[in-house]
Amino acid sequence: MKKSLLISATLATALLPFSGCNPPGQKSAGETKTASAGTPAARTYVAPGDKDEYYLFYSGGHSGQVYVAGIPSMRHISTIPVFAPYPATGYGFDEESKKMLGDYSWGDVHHPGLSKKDGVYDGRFLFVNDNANNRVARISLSDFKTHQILGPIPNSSGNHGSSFVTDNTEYVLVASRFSVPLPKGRYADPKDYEKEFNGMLSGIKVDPQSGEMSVGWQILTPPFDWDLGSTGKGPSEGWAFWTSYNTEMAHETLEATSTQGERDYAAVVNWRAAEAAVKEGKATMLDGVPVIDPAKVPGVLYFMPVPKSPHGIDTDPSGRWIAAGGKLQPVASVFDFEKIMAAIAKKDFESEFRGVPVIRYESVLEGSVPVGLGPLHTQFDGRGNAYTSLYIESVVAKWKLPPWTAEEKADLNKVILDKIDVHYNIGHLVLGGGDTKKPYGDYLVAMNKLSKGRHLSVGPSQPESSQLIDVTGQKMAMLYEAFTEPEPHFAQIIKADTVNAIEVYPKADNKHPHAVWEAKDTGVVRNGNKVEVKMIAIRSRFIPDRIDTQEGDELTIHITNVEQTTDMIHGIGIIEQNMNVVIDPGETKTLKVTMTKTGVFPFYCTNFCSALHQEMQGYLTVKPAPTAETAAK
Ligand code: CUK
Ligand code: CUA
Repeated sequence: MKKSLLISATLATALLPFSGCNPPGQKSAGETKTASAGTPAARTYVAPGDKDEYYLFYSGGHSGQVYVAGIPSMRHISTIPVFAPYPATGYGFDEESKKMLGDYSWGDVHHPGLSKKDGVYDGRFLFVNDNANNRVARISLSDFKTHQILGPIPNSSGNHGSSFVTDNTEYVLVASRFSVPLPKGRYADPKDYEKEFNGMLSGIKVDPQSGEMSVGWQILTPPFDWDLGSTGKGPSEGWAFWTSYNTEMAHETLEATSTQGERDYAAVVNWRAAEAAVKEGKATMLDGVPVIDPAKVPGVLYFMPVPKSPHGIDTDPSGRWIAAGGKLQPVASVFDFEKIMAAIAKKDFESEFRGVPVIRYESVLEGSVPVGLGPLHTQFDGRGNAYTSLYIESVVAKWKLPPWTAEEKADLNKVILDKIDVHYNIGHLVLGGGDTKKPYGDYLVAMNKLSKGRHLSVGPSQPESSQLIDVTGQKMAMLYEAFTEPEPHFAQIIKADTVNAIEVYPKADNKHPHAVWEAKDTGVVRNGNKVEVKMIAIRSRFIPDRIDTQEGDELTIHITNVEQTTDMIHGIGIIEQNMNVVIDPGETKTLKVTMTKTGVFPFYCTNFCSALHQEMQGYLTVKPAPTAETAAK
């Protein structure tokens, strides 16, 4: 790889918010309200009682959660807790969700990925990554709840480059952002980074029926910091792509050292070949996972040069064009998958790195589209257009995908069709179905990193802004601006009628071993110092509503909400016991508390469920443990 010290300090500085060519001061506050005033409001208006056309699932970054909004209203509808406790739904308090969270109370969600069938969303699951603690979670779109958290994934550190779902949800593909000495737990000095550290690409297998995830296989890589990826589709189905921003293999002052190369690499992965290689016994077990060494198993991994500290790499709906955003170069590099296949077939390689062939850049590059400053991510409308987020410019650029005319090829400025200002410093953007074979092609949401001054002041910690843009016309039109908690990255948009959410848990489906449905089956059973309660919650009482324990007892409550009526939710909050569980209609949850304090602890329903909700309460009593003296009496 060529190294150049000429990496412009100005470009690097320009990556800092607001130092680019479009300082926010130059955009008057009213600018986006011009053109068709009134029209955008009508287009996003969803009258009271009416419903939105699409769901927007956006990642909550280091809040660890996923937020659900409607499009076009952009109204926040619900929060799905994933990697952090969320008292509003009692998540992280009951035994089942506590077990899923394990030892962690936070995560960093960047990229939600919807499950697919034949390359389009099937409305079953939403997978999300945890960049912080190397996990992947599965949310069911039947009840909008987290059902599985897998991880920490062995041999992989910093699960950023996920969750990329293959065309028939065979896998959720995952890449390590950070390289570490392997197996995990081994010490090596970061000074020996190149020799001792490794990255990893992983295939998380998804059970076709249950959606249950397991680690399928892994591919060992040099210590490149893998960034973002996408899965192939159509002709490129069976392949996946990830960018690296540190093929320089810098381990300190990355801002300067990892940006030296004119080009970094993208990983071009044949995941079907990886799957086959593991079946053929060509992998070595490491920490319980079959790991493929690509130097020993040719055909699984290739490197493809990509200019210049790339970030996003996105495959278009046809599966032929792959667009990469080079943060430090004002172009989107477009690669032709057909040419990639031809280069691999002809062994048209420019070099190799640690036994992995490096595809000849000139043979596979279709063109460098001069989109503007700080290109990050690209989405598609299914009509041959691409939309690239420009972080430095605070702009979304619309451009035409190949095939290009000779005239366009001679001057790729001609394929830039439109630009629209966003506020400010856009990260990801999402188009409905934009990563599928069939994008919806109407709405785009720009997820901006900064909202500086565009909302009522809430002090120094400001929300992020997301802006809804209409992309049905030649020109993009700004429709609406919403604010979110820090910090959304990617999102998914799905047609509301593709999702089939249940309204209650049917009694017949409740498999909890301690569920009870009638008062006569409830009760308190003591076994030594273990007190077990089977309880029901029904408008407007708990049965039983008195639980007697003794200091040191371990109290377990299995509580069933026996309602089968939509929206009839009960909760149980126990005063000064740090316990709060919410139970949906037809659901049973288990909670455990050890009685460390003596006294009387009222408990009450936390969800306003009826006119007599306030009366829905009871008492937990805790007597002092018998001392030698009291026991003798
Ligand atoms: S990253 Cu956040 S703006 Cu984690 Cu997908 Cu590009
Ligand atoms: Cu049950 Cu309030």
